[in-house]
Amino acid sequence: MRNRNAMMFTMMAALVLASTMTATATVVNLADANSSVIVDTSNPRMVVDWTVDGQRHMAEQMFFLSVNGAPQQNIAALPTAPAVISRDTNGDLQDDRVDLQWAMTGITARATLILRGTTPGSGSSNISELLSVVNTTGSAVTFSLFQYVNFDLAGTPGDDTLIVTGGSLAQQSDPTGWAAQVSATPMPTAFEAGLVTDNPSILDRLQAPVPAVLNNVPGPVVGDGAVAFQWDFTLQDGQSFLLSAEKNIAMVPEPATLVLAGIGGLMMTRRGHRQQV
Ligand SMILES: [Ca+2]
Ligand SMILES: [Ca+2]
Ligand SMILES: [Ca+2]
Repeated sequence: MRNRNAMMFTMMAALVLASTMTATATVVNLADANSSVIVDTSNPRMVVDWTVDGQRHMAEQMFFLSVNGAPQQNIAALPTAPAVISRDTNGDLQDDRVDLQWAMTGITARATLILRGTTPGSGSSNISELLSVVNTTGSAVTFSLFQYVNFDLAGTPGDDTLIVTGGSLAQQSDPTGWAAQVSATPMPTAFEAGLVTDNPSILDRLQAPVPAVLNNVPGPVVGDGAVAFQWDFTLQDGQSFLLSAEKNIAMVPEPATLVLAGIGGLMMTRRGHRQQV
C-alpha cells in the first residue's frame, strides 16, 4: 500500500511538473512584413531573435527588477509564469503584438512589444515597447528597473560599434551598413555600454546576487557590445511607473550616415535633458 501511494505521489508530481513546464514554456513568434521576433518567456534571454530581411540582429534582451534594495531579478526568471497574450493588430493574420504580465506579491509588471516591419528589402524595422510597474503592496516601494539589450548586428557580434549619447540613446552599427538604435523615455537614471567579454560584464553584474549600479560609461565600444539602462523610482501604494522604449533597425549604405543623423537629431532634443555623466 505504501509503495502504491508512493507511486501515485510520483505520478502526481510528474503530472504537476509537466503542466508547470507547459505553462512556463511560452514562445511567441511575431511577424510583420520583412521582420520577425521571437519572445521566449521561459528563457532568461527573453527576446531571443529579431530578424530583418533574413538577417538576425538580436542576441538577447532582458528586464531586471530590484525591489526595496534587494538584488535585481530577471523578470523572465521569476518563479511565477507570466500571462501571455499575442495578437494581430493590423489584419495581416500574423501576430505582431505581445502583452506579458508578471504578478508578484503586491507588484505587477507588464510589458507590451509591438513589431512593425516594412517592405521586404528595405532593411527597416521597429519595435515599440511599453513597460509598467504597479505597486499595490499597501506601502511605498523603491524600485530599480534595468533593461539590457544585446544586439549582434548582421549576426556578427565582433565587428559592431556601440555608443550611448545623451544618456538615453544607444546606437550600434555594423560595417555592412546595418544599424540599430534604442531610445527610452523617461530619462534613465543611469546607463552603461560595454563588451560582453568584460570581466565582470554588465550582464554578470545584473545577474549577481548584489544590487547593480550602472556606471554611465557611454563607449564607444568596438566588438561584441551590449547596453543597459537603469531607472530608479519610488511608488506609493496604488502608483505605477510607465516606461516606453523605441528600437529601430535600419540598413544604410554608409553606417556613419545614421550615426550623424542620430547625433543631429539628438542635438535638437538635448536641451532640457539633464546630463548623466
Ligand atoms: Ca499583424
Ligand atoms: Ca556585426
Ligand atoms: Ca552584441
